[in-house]
Amino acid sequence: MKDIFKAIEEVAFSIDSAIKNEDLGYSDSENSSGEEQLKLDVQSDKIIEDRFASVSSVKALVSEEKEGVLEFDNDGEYTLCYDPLDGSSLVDVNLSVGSIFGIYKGELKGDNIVASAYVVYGPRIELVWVEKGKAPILYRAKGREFKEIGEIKLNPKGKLNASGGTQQHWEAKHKAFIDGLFANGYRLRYSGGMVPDLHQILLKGGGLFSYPATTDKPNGKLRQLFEVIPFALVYESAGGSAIDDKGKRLLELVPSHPHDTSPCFFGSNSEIEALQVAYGI
Ligand code: AHM
Ligand code: MG
Repeated sequence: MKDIFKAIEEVAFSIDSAIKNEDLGYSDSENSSGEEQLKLDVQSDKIIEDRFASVSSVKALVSEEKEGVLEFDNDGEYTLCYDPLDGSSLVDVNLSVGSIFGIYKGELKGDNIVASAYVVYGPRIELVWVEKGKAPILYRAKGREFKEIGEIKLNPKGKLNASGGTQQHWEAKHKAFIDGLFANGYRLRYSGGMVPDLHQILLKGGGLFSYPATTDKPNGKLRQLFEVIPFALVYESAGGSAIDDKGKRLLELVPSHPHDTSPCFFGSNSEIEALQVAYGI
């Protein structure tokens, strides 16, 4: 898995450079979820594809920006599912964005994720890497290298609350639950980039990130293979919890299509328990 980690370190620097220097406009294509692609989305995707073509342990790539699976001609054991530039529409207002990677062995489902990583492109570049069964490790870029900072551990209870989706389309039980958190002193922290939003909750000791089912998006917005399952591994490995709106662990999701989405909740154990009570799950 070292070769995968090294490739992620390298693409992180290349994508950061593209964010800082390249054109912000739209490309003339759409991704498989029918969303317009920015030139930066396409470019970040290509940076990852080109680099991973020479990682022999990776036999296939599945990108949020492309339909289908790209198979390499090697005997690799892993499939890399990735979102090359999550939250890319925030680049033009100069907010933090990220890349997310899930490394799967065998069928593409939650139970088969063996490691995941994400990179935050903010005032600094940070990388979090986790292997199943171990704690997530935070790295920070210094010059052209990542230095290990330490393990990430969530507190049992936090103070931050981040919920996505348009409030107008929230279900009543979700609205009541979120109102209840604020009534109990939680602070709103939501930038619209799941990587920095989930990163903030992890590093500030805890809280809750939700992307619920809404009346306009009954299966939520966030994609299982590229976004939801990789972060579920990070949160559970940091001592927290990650479930869907039925109370099922996100690490038990079995997507029927690579671009399937799921309602998702990531947080400290206390907030996830409160959610289960409020949702009756
Ligand atoms: P993207 O993959 O097209 O960038 O969309 C994912 C982003 C997440 O980073 C973020 O949590 C969510 O979309 C925000 O959506 P909303 O504006 O509906 O809250
Ligand atoms: Mg995304």
